[in-house]
Amino acid sequence: MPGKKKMKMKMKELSQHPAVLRATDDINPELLERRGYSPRVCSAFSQKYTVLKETDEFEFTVDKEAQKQLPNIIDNKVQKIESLKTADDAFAKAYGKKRNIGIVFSGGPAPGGHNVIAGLYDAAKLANPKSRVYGFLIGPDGIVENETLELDDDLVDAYRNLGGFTMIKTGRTKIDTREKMALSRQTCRKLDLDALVIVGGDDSNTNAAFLAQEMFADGVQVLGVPKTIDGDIQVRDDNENVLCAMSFGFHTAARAFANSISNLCTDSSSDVKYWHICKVMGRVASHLALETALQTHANLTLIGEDLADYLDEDRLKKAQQEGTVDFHAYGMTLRHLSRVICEAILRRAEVGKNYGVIVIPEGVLEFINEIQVFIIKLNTIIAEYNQTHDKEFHAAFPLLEDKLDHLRRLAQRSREDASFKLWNTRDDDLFNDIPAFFQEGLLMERDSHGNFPFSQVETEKVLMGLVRDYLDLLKEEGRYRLAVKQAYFHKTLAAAELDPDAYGPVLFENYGRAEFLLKRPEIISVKTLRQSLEKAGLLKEGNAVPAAIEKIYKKAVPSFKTQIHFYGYDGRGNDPTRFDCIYTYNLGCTVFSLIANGATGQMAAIRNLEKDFSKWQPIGIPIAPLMHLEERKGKLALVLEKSIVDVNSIAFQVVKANRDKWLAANSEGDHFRRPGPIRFTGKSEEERPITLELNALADEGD
Ligand code: FBP
Repeated sequence: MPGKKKMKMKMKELSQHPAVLRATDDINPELLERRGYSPRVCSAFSQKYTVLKETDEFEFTVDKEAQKQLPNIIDNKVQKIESLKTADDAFAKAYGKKRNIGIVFSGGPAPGGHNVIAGLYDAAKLANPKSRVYGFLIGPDGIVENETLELDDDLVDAYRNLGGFTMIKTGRTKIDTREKMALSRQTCRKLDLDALVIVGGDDSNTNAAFLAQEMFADGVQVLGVPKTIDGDIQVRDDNENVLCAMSFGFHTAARAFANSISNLCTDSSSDVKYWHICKVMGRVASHLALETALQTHANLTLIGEDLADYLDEDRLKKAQQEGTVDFHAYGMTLRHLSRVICEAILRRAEVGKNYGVIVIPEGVLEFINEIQVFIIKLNTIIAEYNQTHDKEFHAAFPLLEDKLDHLRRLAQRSREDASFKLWNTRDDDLFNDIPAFFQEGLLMERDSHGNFPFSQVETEKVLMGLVRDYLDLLKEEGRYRLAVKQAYFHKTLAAAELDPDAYGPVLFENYGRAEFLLKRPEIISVKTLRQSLEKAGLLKEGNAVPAAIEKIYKKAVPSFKTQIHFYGYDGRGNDPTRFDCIYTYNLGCTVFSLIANGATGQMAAIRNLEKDFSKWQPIGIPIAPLMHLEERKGKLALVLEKSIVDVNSIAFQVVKANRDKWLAANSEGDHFRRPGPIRFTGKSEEERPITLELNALADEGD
């Protein structure tokens, strides 16, 4: 064996060997290829200058509160960016003036962030090499505390086309107090900033709008760049015109999840013994799960928005007949959802498939009414406690027992004070019925934006616990059965010199009528098997059940084995797909163009992402008119609306139409699709998300 050979070289000599140097170097060919790649730029950036063309083509219903709180930017319009070859002196001077620009990442990492920086940096330096670009470190805290890093060529070049937000890091702090706002203004003044760019999700772009308002008088432009792997920043106007079809990072994360899940499809259909339960990120919306379904054709993919849309027709009919309203008929309960999963497992078992892959969106509980009610009530309880006490809720009640005691006291209060309705005895009883780990999950600390930390709740454990309980019950009732192929039954009995036509009807309810034989429900143990055989005169009392028959019986009783996976942080840290590389570099160029043309309170975006690159149109979207009031930390706050999956969209309808096919509860093979790994070069599937391509078909025939 080569490994057993004695080493002839000394360690010092070995460590200088080219093969060892290559193996221990941090730089590999893939990295060099990525760093050296220059993303194409939109035709709007093909000339020396760009100009903004304001348009009234798009309409927005403006919230009164937004009008009141954001007067300086509420009248902003959509701006189209166009190229300009030559400009008069005044324009050229203003465009190319020396600028100081700050950029910050906010929220979870999303592949492509470094290219936003690269696009902005390149455009800024091209317009004026003396301009300076500062990165604020570790998220918005960097602005509040004036922690910066001035970017230079070497630093930017080192991160081109690479994933993560490693260069300047990120954080989830919200600049939401007068003090933090004042400190941020101070930082901008100290750095003599002309513009501040906030790369973030819905909450961070909300923050960008407030900062734009706050710094308007100081002349500091504040621009947002929509990012989040969750894909829930999609902007449409009142007439459903799409302005931003998808935030950056979504494609890469979905492709990364899809590649891993597709590998599980391959593994599970090879050793045919596991159900793989894959939770995929997406705090609220199920966009990532939907794209994963399209990429992999996993056997069952839950889409939260679809579950919320569910109507229990039987309950509705009954209530109608009784002239009452049954609120439980709208949306799905956790128990009902577990039944949906069980049905899929059962249907596959009945054709001999005791394996498969299930995709569960991280935010699925958000769409289960009973859980959502708990989340909202607990959000309010935590927020109200924190408002009146110096100590934070979680510091005051460190243990689950302490928190439950607090809830018990609130329930007691509701009994003594009829006006207190936040937490009553019924809430308390229901809450005490759920497993402790889930109670703990629901009581977990919210982030600075008041978001519920879905990624830390073991949703899949809660659901699969219910599934397992129900499958056990069905097994007891003899209704969870694994089909045995007729040919296999015949072969096994023939080998044991037993007559299949004698035993078949006793063992199976559909013997002679189907290819997949289903055990009779009353046979649920070797004991009941023996009784059935004795009753049919095939076994004398006291004799052992023939080994071949026992073997067949055991084959017909499925054991439910699961493997649980969570896909989130891995996809978030993936190096970007070509789509995300190009998209984000152009977003960087877009944001510079907005800055150079004096915009503020706008969000950089690219229209027509779903179309051919030649049709991509860089634009500025006004943030303030997109804002509306929403419950946050138990209070109404002005925020940017999250886009959830539209159950009428083509992408969802295609998934729905293929559900049965992908479940493959029939004698055919599975229909798994192999998207393959993310490849930076070569011919691969990196053009754009499938969701976008499908949804774009809605415009066909217009
Ligand atoms: P952003 O909305 O900030 O982009 O983050 C999205 C996300 O990746 C969610 O999918 C996930 O629920 C959450 O971040 C996890 O947050 P954390 O980084 O705090 O664990």
